[in-house]
Amino acid sequence: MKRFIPLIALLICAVCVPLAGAATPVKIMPLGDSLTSGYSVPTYLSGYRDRLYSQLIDAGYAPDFVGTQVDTQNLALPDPNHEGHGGYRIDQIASEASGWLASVADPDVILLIIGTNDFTQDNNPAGAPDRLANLITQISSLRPNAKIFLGNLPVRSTPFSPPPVWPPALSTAFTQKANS
Ligand SMILES: [Ca+2]
Repeated sequence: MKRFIPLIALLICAVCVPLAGAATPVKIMPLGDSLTSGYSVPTYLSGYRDRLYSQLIDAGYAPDFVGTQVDTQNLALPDPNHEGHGGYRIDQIASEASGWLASVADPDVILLIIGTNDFTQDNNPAGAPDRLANLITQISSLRPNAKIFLGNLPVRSTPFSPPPVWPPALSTAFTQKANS
């Protein structure tokens, strides 16, 4: 789980840099699977959200997490809203993203970490980059003004762990999409 540290650092930098000096709350939708919603390990009850929230507060920002879900596992997290769905794959996020986005205030930032379950469930992992590229296109069409930040996937010690080539594979998928 050490990979959470650079991931959070990446997210906080990505969120903060374009928002430096902002005095108003920034609506952030944490979107994804259990890496976002959290799971039953005390350190990760809220996934990455509690650490990101505290780091943003410490840095002087005013994050407002948004989403249809309310965290009931970690009552210490001041802002319980999120859009994390444990066990979800890319296709499941894609099928419900429109409804979720229509149900909450427009996010300024969307943090997307999704795809782990496509690999762990062996759900056509070779097609995962294309599915993710389509999902990002879908979200950007639904909320063209939101900044979308894509997190990398943690490599797992399972037979179907996401490969370390995930980002290049996604780049290839986007390139093919752009050229089609
Ligand atoms: Ca909130």
